[in-house]
Amino acid sequence: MARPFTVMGIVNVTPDSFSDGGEWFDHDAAVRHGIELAAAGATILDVGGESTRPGAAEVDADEEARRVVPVIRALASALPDVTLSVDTTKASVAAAAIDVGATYVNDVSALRHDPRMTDVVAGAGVRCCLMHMQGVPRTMQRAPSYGDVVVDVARHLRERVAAVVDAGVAEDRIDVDPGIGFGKTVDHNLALLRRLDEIVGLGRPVVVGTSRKTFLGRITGRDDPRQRLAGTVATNVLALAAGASVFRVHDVGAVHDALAVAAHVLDGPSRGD
Ligand code: PMM
Repeated sequence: MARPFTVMGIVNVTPDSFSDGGEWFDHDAAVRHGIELAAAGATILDVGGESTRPGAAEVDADEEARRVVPVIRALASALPDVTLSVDTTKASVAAAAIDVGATYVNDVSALRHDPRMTDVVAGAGVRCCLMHMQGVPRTMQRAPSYGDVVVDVARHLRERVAAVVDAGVAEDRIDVDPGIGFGKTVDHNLALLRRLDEIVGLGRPVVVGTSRKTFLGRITGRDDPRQRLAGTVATNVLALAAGASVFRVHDVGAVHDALAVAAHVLDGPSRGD
């Protein structure tokens, strides 16, 4: 049987995200986009109201909630079978999103940014993603530095899982993410993808987010993020082979189909019978 995988479609309700900023800022457009991504194969939709691109400024919690809550409410009613995720580091935004149907909290700070976030996740019993990030988005790309990036990221994620479990979140509701592009050079990102099995070895489902990111542009010479689909597909297929299970992408249809074919090749009978 082909290995299972989950495509998480990105619905950014922001005026300034690095690759699709402004495109879906209008609520109705964001909801329509989410419905299209679900039709293309996404079974999680990740709705974000604050850009985390390098250099981005923080958004006020009320403004962030105003952006994401109506979109999540509308998607929950239109797509009852789809898991709705809120991409936020703020407890009040997560709580408001959960109130209208979100059942997944994707926190790029691994629940460290807001001291109340763990209580919100534990109290609601929702699933969460703990992502590794060195520094904060405004300054994280200035001088990323590690001993061994893969060892350091794995250690951080292991510690965060333990801390979040201690604070009352069920371990089987926790996913982990190496945080491609978050306080990392091109070589750091490549090492994490090359040795992703060490992150998979933590024993929690691994989320990867390479979609349209800058390191793909550096390698291919594609400055326009929309031209980075082939690089996105390559990295997601390799991550599937290494054992990752959730793939956070903009181009859902293409990545879904690439993963479906790769999953059949990876897990079919060796002799074809
Ligand atoms: N990347 C971005 C935002 N949120 N969440 C997780 N779990 N993993 C990621 O790699 C990740 C994320 C930045 O990309 P965007 O601006 O296109 O949303």
